Amino acid sequence: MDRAFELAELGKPYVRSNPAVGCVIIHKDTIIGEGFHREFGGPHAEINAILSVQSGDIDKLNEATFYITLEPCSFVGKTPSCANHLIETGVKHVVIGSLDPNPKVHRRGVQMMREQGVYVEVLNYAQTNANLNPGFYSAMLHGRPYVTLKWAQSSDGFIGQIGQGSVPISGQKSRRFTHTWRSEHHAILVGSNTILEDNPRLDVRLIEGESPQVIILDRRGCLTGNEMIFSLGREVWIFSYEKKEIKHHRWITVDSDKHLIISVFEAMLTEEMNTLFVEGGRQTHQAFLDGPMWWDELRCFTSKKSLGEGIQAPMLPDDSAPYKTLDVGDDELIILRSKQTWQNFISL
Ligand code: AOF
Ligand code: ZN
Repeated sequence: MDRAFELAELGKPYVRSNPAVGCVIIHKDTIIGEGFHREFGGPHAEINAILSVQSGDIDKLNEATFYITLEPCSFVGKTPSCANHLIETGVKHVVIGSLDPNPKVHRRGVQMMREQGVYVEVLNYAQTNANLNPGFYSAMLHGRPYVTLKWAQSSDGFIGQIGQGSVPISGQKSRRFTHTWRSEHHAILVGSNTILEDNPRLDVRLIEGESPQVIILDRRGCLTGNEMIFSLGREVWIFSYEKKEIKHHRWITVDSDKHLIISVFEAMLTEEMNTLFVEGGRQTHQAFLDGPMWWDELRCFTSKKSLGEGIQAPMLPDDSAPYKTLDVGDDELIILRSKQTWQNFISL
């Protein structure tokens, strides 16, 4: 199963809203096939694994054991049902990492195979699967993207100085971390104050990787289109209560009775995006923290520098539990996770 998860990882950057899934086929202690879900809309892990089996080994498939990181799908989506395909191939023994949180599949994949006499074992890899596919779990179980808030604070708890735009708080190593995280998310979101004060690029440049979709919350329509973010050749989405247009960018005017964040969630899921990285500023972070379960993870750098005064970092919510702590050069990185979110993810 560890090998199957290693394979799943390889597909991670390309599967968009689908889960990354891996599959290993073993016959008498020998691996005869391996595969993973390589791209959104493409064949699933099990199918790729079967395709990798050499012609001389095909007749061994009905005596082989399939190790699959996630429950095989039970419905015809963009691709045919894997559970069906395994049954038709004559597979007799399947070991799966954990059940699929997709309500269309959950337990049905297992049931379909058991009804046809396949011996199915379900292991306890829900945590591993959720760590690998937080966006997929969040979309399936909470109906919204997985939301990670990130900020850097001084040793005395300030994230910036009032009216001074961007002040460097965290060190170079922390910035590289941030760029890696940006590349691992489908979208990055900031408030319009951050655009007006810091004039950021919000791209990935310190490491190799793809830049996420930029989303800006601009309640009152303060952006002009002359800010740097609009000149980088990437389409920006702006969510506002005001009507406006910025050429070559997507201006989304939201009804006054709807929260901008809800509209962001809806637009992202429609575009098959399910991971959102929120880089601030203060009001924007607070809006997510104040919402009804609108955040899942906090990543907070604390530097050794003190600022003495300024804009205070958000209070850590009661629901947060420490997940990881790391020394990153001169800064300390603390990652916290919402207890509620992760309880929901792993108690399937
Ligand atoms: C599997 N193996 O490798 C993956 C699965 O639209 P489709 O046909 O690509 O189906 C997507 C759904 O299939 C997705 O929501 C999830 O429930 C499951 N993903 N299942 O058997 C795979 N990636
Ligand atoms: Zn499938």
